[in-house]
Amino acid sequence: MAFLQLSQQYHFSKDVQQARKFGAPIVALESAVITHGLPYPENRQTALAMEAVVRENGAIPATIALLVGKVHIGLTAEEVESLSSDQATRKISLRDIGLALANELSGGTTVAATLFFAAQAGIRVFATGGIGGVHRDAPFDISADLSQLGKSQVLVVCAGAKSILDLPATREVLETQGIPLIGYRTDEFPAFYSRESGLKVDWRVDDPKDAAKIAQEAWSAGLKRAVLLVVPPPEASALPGDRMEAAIREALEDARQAGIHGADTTPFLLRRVSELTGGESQKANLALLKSNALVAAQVAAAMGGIKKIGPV
Ligand code: PSU
Ligand code: MN
Repeated sequence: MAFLQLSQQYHFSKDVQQARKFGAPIVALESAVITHGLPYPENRQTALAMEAVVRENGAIPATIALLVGKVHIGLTAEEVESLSSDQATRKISLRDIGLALANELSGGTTVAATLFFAAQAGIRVFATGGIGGVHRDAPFDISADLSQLGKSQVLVVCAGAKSILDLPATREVLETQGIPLIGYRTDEFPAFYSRESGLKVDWRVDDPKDAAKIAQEAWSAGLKRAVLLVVPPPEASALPGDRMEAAIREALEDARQAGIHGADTTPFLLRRVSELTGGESQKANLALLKSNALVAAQVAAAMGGIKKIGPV
């Protein structure tokens, strides 16, 4: 690991340490979806299933989280279990990193915080469900995910963003941040539960190698930004957009009445939408997380290891 000096605050799992040493492909996975995105025990099962899919497709999973004031890059099954079942964990976005480390807190890292840590560790591919974005009823509430995408040399595989957000506005902010939207076997920006949103992507690829090439060309030209590879949710469990819309409107009204603000907004809406749509939305959620992990592993394999690139 001579190529990269990270502080003592970082702790690598054995697998990730080995993969870094030998330049094997690594896929970063976030953990706010474990602590604040899904209920127990589905959160634990999903986190482990995503790791398994990454391994089956030739890469090493690095689930990133804060555990008692240390940045963990790669978790053991026991650590996944404790993060999944502990109700007291914090949602860690960028602004929370310093205070969580100083106070030895544990927490699930959002896309923004995971992107930051992945880039520090030289990990170039990251799979998640959906990114945060511009909120519908509060256009000034813009997830730190979007600005951090504008600062991290990481290819992020996701199913777009949930339509609890203002998707056209989210797409505009991504453009401002210089993030290309690449559709994986689709021409449309997916809306997480639904395969369509009415919004176009900037480019389409049908092969993971072509996605890897776009990112590598951008980075070797000197761009220090993310590339977003959007994968539609698997057909078998995807839900029609109009069915989701009714639940989303109700959830937004409930959030307004309950006076939910700031970092609590996204977890509140996710939980409410999932309650209002029953098991079906959850099924779609689990399926797309695994499918994104698979595509990410293929892209990471196509990109090769982390040998040549250090922290941003
Ligand atoms: N969108 C989802 N599921 C999630 C999240 C977003 O469909 O679990 C989580 C991610 O961790 C994302 C975070 O980074 O919520 C965004 O929170 P905020 O809007 O407070 O930035
Ligand atoms: Mn917010």
